Amino acid sequence: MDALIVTDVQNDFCPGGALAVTDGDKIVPGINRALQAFPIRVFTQDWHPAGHSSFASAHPGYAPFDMIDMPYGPQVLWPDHCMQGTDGAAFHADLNVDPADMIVRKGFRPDIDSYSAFFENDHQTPTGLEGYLRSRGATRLTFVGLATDFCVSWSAVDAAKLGFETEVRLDLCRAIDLDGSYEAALADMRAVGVRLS
Ligand code: VGL
Ligand code: ZN
Repeated sequence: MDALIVTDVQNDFCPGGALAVTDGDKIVPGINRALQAFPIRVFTQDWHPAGHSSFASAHPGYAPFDMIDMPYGPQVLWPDHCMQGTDGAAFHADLNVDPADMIVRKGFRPDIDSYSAFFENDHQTPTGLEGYLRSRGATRLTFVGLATDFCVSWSAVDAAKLGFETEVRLDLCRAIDLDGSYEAALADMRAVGVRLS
Protein backbone atom coordinates (compact mmCIF):
# COMPACT_ATOMS: atom_id res chain seq x y z
CA MET A 1 0.00 0.00 0.00
CA ASP A 2 1.13 3.53 -0.84
CA ALA A 3 1.65 6.37 1.61
CA LEU A 4 2.32 10.03 0.86
CA ILE A 5 4.53 11.77 3.43
CA VAL A 6 4.06 15.55 3.32
CA THR A 7 7.13 17.00 5.00
CA ASP A 8 7.20 20.28 6.95
CA VAL A 9 5.06 22.50 4.68
CA GLN A 10 5.01 25.15 7.40
CA ASN A 11 4.99 28.95 7.33
CA ASP A 12 8.57 29.32 8.57
CA PHE A 13 9.84 27.36 5.54
CA CYS A 14 7.82 29.47 3.10
CA PRO A 15 8.59 32.99 1.80
CA GLY A 16 8.31 35.46 4.69
CA GLY A 17 9.14 32.75 7.25
CA ALA A 18 12.09 32.51 9.62
CA LEU A 19 13.90 29.87 7.54
CA ALA A 20 12.34 30.58 4.18
CA VAL A 21 12.97 28.16 1.34
CA THR A 22 12.85 29.83 -2.09
CA ASP A 23 9.44 29.11 -3.66
CA GLY A 24 8.53 26.86 -0.74
CA ASP A 25 4.90 27.89 -1.14
CA LYS A 26 4.81 27.00 -4.85
CA ILE A 27 4.48 23.28 -4.12
CA VAL A 28 1.27 23.61 -2.12
CA PRO A 29 -1.30 23.29 -4.96
CA GLY A 30 0.48 20.24 -6.38
CA ILE A 31 0.62 18.56 -2.97
CA ASN A 32 -3.10 19.21 -2.47
CA ARG A 33 -3.77 17.43 -5.78
CA ALA A 34 -1.34 14.57 -5.09
CA LEU A 35 -3.00 13.77 -1.75
CA GLN A 36 -6.10 12.44 -3.48
CA ALA A 37 -4.21 9.52 -5.03
CA PHE A 38 -2.87 8.06 -1.77
CA PRO A 39 -4.73 5.77 0.64
CA ILE A 40 -2.38 6.66 3.50
CA ARG A 41 -1.42 10.28 4.16
CA VAL A 42 1.04 11.42 6.79
CA PHE A 43 2.10 15.01 7.45
CA THR A 44 5.16 16.01 9.43
CA GLN A 45 5.57 19.17 11.44
CA ASP A 46 8.86 20.59 12.69
CA TRP A 47 8.01 21.44 16.31
CA HIS A 48 10.72 22.99 18.46
CA PRO A 49 10.54 24.31 22.02
CA ALA A 50 11.85 27.86 22.58
CA GLY A 51 15.64 27.83 23.01
CA HIS A 52 16.05 24.57 21.05
CA SER A 53 19.65 23.37 20.73
CA SER A 54 19.47 23.58 16.91
CA PHE A 55 18.96 27.35 17.15
CA ALA A 56 22.07 29.55 16.75
CA SER A 57 20.53 31.83 19.38
CA ALA A 58 21.07 29.07 21.96
CA HIS A 59 24.85 29.09 21.37
CA PRO A 60 26.62 32.36 22.27
CA GLY A 61 29.18 33.36 19.63
CA TYR A 62 27.49 31.36 16.85
CA ALA A 63 25.45 32.66 13.94
CA PRO A 64 22.72 31.00 11.87
CA PHE A 65 24.12 28.48 9.36
CA ASP A 66 27.32 27.91 11.37
CA MET A 67 28.16 24.30 12.18
CA ILE A 68 28.57 22.98 15.71
CA ASP A 69 29.58 19.61 17.15
CA MET A 70 26.78 18.07 19.17
CA PRO A 71 27.16 14.83 21.17
CA TYR A 72 25.39 13.03 18.29
CA GLY A 73 27.51 14.60 15.53
CA PRO A 74 27.81 17.79 13.47
CA GLN A 75 24.74 20.02 13.41
CA VAL A 76 23.86 23.10 11.35
CA LEU A 77 22.68 25.96 13.55
CA TRP A 78 19.46 27.51 12.30
CA PRO A 79 17.58 30.74 12.87
CA ASP A 80 14.84 30.28 15.48
CA HIS A 81 12.03 28.55 13.56
CA CYS A 82 8.93 26.40 13.96
CA MET A 83 8.50 27.17 17.62
CA GLN A 84 5.66 25.20 19.13
CA GLY A 85 2.35 27.00 18.90
CA THR A 86 3.60 29.91 16.79
CA ASP A 87 2.25 30.98 13.43
CA GLY A 88 5.61 30.02 11.91
CA ALA A 89 5.08 26.43 13.01
CA ALA A 90 1.59 26.28 11.52
CA PHE A 91 1.02 24.57 8.19
CA HIS A 92 0.81 26.84 5.13
CA ALA A 93 -2.70 28.28 5.07
CA ASP A 94 -3.44 26.83 1.60
CA LEU A 95 -2.22 23.31 2.41
CA ASN A 96 -5.15 20.94 2.70
CA VAL A 97 -4.41 19.29 6.03
CA ASP A 98 -7.83 17.65 6.36
CA PRO A 99 -6.74 14.50 4.48
CA ALA A 100 -3.96 13.78 7.02
CA ASP A 101 -4.41 10.41 8.75
CA MET A 102 -1.50 11.14 11.01
CA ILE A 103 0.62 14.17 11.90
CA VAL A 104 4.10 13.44 13.18
CA ARG A 105 5.78 16.16 15.19
CA LYS A 106 9.54 16.13 15.48
CA GLY A 107 12.34 18.19 16.95
CA PHE A 108 10.55 18.59 20.27
CA ARG A 109 13.38 17.27 22.43
CA PRO A 110 15.45 20.28 23.55
CA ASP A 111 18.87 18.63 23.13
CA ILE A 112 18.54 16.95 19.74
CA ASP A 113 17.37 17.97 16.30
CA SER A 114 15.26 15.72 14.10
CA TYR A 115 15.35 16.14 10.34
CA SER A 116 14.14 12.66 9.48
CA ALA A 117 10.54 11.70 10.09
CA PHE A 118 11.81 8.30 11.32
CA PHE A 119 14.79 8.99 13.58
CA GLU A 120 16.18 12.00 15.39
CA ASN A 121 19.61 13.24 14.32
CA ASP A 122 21.39 10.61 16.45
CA HIS A 123 19.99 8.14 13.85
CA GLN A 124 18.74 6.03 16.78
CA THR A 125 15.85 7.68 18.61
CA PRO A 126 12.68 6.66 16.77
CA THR A 127 9.75 8.98 16.16
CA GLY A 128 7.28 6.09 15.94
CA LEU A 129 6.47 6.66 12.26
CA GLU A 130 7.97 3.34 11.13
CA GLY A 131 5.64 1.41 13.43
CA TYR A 132 2.66 3.46 12.33
CA LEU A 133 3.32 2.88 8.64
CA ARG A 134 3.98 -0.85 9.07
CA SER A 135 0.85 -1.36 11.11
CA ARG A 136 -1.12 0.47 8.40
CA GLY A 137 0.35 -1.90 5.80
CA ALA A 138 2.37 0.72 3.93
CA THR A 139 5.14 -0.67 1.72
CA ARG A 140 5.72 2.16 -0.76
CA LEU A 141 6.41 5.71 0.40
CA THR A 142 6.39 8.93 -1.63
CA PHE A 143 7.91 12.06 -0.10
CA VAL A 144 7.08 15.68 -0.92
CA GLY A 145 7.68 18.94 0.95
CA LEU A 146 10.44 21.02 2.54
CA ALA A 147 13.28 21.04 2.49
CA THR A 148 14.59 18.63 -0.16
CA ASP A 149 18.12 18.64 1.21
CA PHE A 150 17.32 18.31 4.92
CA CYS A 151 14.08 16.86 6.22
CA VAL A 152 12.92 15.29 2.94
CA SER A 153 16.23 13.63 2.03
CA TRP A 154 17.01 12.45 5.55
CA SER A 155 13.52 10.93 5.76
CA ALA A 156 13.78 9.30 2.34
CA VAL A 157 17.21 7.82 3.08
CA ASP A 158 15.94 6.36 6.36
CA ALA A 159 12.83 5.00 4.62
CA ALA A 160 14.92 3.22 1.98
CA LYS A 161 17.26 1.82 4.65
CA LEU A 162 14.22 0.55 6.57
CA GLY A 163 13.18 -1.39 3.47
CA PHE A 164 10.34 0.76 2.13
CA GLU A 165 10.15 1.27 -1.62
CA THR A 166 10.89 4.99 -1.62
CA GLU A 167 10.26 7.80 -4.10
CA VAL A 168 10.80 11.56 -3.84
CA ARG A 169 8.75 13.84 -6.08
CA LEU A 170 11.34 16.56 -6.66
CA ASP A 171 8.76 18.72 -8.44
CA LEU A 172 6.84 18.86 -5.16
CA CYS A 173 9.91 19.70 -3.03
CA ARG A 174 12.12 22.77 -2.66
CA ALA A 175 15.66 22.99 -1.23
CA ILE A 176 17.57 25.25 1.16
CA ASP A 177 20.84 24.50 -0.71
CA LEU A 178 23.48 25.35 1.86
CA ASP A 179 27.05 24.82 0.55
CA GLY A 180 26.12 22.19 -2.02
CA SER A 181 23.70 20.42 0.29
CA TYR A 182 21.19 19.92 -2.52
CA GLU A 183 23.55 17.95 -4.79
CA ALA A 184 24.84 16.02 -1.77
CA ALA A 185 21.29 15.09 -0.79
CA LEU A 186 20.50 13.83 -4.30
CA ALA A 187 23.63 11.66 -4.20
CA ASP A 188 22.77 10.32 -0.72
CA MET A 189 19.28 9.39 -1.86
CA ARG A 190 20.46 7.73 -5.08
CA ALA A 191 23.06 5.75 -3.13
CA VAL A 192 20.38 3.94 -1.12
CA GLY A 193 18.04 3.40 -4.06
CA VAL A 194 15.53 6.22 -3.58
CA ARG A 195 13.68 6.91 -6.81
CA LEU A 196 13.80 10.60 -7.78
CA SER A 197 10.98 11.79 -10.02
C1 VGL B 1 14.30 21.60 8.36
C2 VGL B 1 16.18 22.75 8.98
C3 VGL B 1 15.76 22.79 10.28
C4 VGL B 1 13.50 20.98 7.26
C5 VGL B 1 13.86 21.64 9.67
O1 VGL B 1 12.27 20.82 7.42
O2 VGL B 1 14.10 20.63 6.22
N1 VGL B 1 15.46 22.16 8.03
N2 VGL B 1 14.60 22.24 10.62
ZN1 ZN C 1 13.87 22.54 12.58
